[in-house]
Amino acid sequence: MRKLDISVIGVPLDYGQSRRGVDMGPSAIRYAGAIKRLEAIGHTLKDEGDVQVSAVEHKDREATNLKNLEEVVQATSELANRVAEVVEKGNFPLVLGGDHSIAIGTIAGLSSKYKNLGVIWYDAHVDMNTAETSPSGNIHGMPLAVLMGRGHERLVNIYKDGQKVKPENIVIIGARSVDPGERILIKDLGMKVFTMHEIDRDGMTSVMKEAIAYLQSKNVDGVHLSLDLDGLDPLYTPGVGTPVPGGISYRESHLAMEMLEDSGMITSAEFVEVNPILDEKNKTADVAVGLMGSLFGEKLL
Ligand code: NNH
Ligand code: MN
Ligand code: MN
Ligand code: MN
Repeated sequence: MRKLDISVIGVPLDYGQSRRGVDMGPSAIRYAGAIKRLEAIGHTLKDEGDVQVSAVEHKDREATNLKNLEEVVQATSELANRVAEVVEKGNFPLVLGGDHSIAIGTIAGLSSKYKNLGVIWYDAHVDMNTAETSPSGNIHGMPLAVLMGRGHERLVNIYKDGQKVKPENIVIIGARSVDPGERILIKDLGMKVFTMHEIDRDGMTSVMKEAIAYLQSKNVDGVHLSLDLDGLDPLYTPGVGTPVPGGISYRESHLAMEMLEDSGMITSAEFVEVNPILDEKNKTADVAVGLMGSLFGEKLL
């Protein structure tokens, strides 16, 4: 098993969506014991603290159909710099959300080191809207489009100009809620998506084997895991802003993390959308920390 120097960065951002409380996600995940859990496996942990998020909402937003654009740009820009520093010193970035718009900053920062990054997007949604296609105006529904170079220029040009990930280097797992504009983009770009249909039909073992082999075939120089807790069924992770029934199970998710650990390919990760206000006794943060255990090599025997 790899022994890693893991740098934890919290991003208490809830401006990428419309339900308050997901800004408390990093606290909830730390409270659920993330640091100690990963240290017990044998890794070295450094808690880098939280990225500064504006406490004041600007009022100039509705016209663009991008809610709180200013606040999201500010927080993700700072996050990108922090992630770039972490990878430049050779550490493994573990980012705690916050809503999923933070992926714009995480992956922008990773682009300082990885020139052919692979991304696993574990989510009920595909997060490929633009201001033009978004039904909500929530930026957390847009990060994957932004990272492929599509969307508002202020988001697309965070950290450095333009595309940060190639569409063919992305694998989406767990999708079961796709908006019309997203469906068109997926087809146009020929993206690799394992929906719940494929997981039900072929099983998680086969899906993960295929996902791992697919990314290896792209000769990626690193793989980022972006895990939205709403990818799991809300039975297991009720503390999320946009739960969608019929999701990935607890066991399937642990298996997926264990297979990623066995592959040795993951070079950074983020766990997002934990909302303690909507949760039941910190259940969702507990699940997140358990999944981290599996991802980072916790073994029963
Ligand atoms: N697709 C919807 C939107 O763009 C919902 C996105 N919600 C998420 N994404 N939680 O992961 O508003
Ligand atoms: Mn808030
Ligand atoms: Mn998401
Ligand atoms: Mn989601």
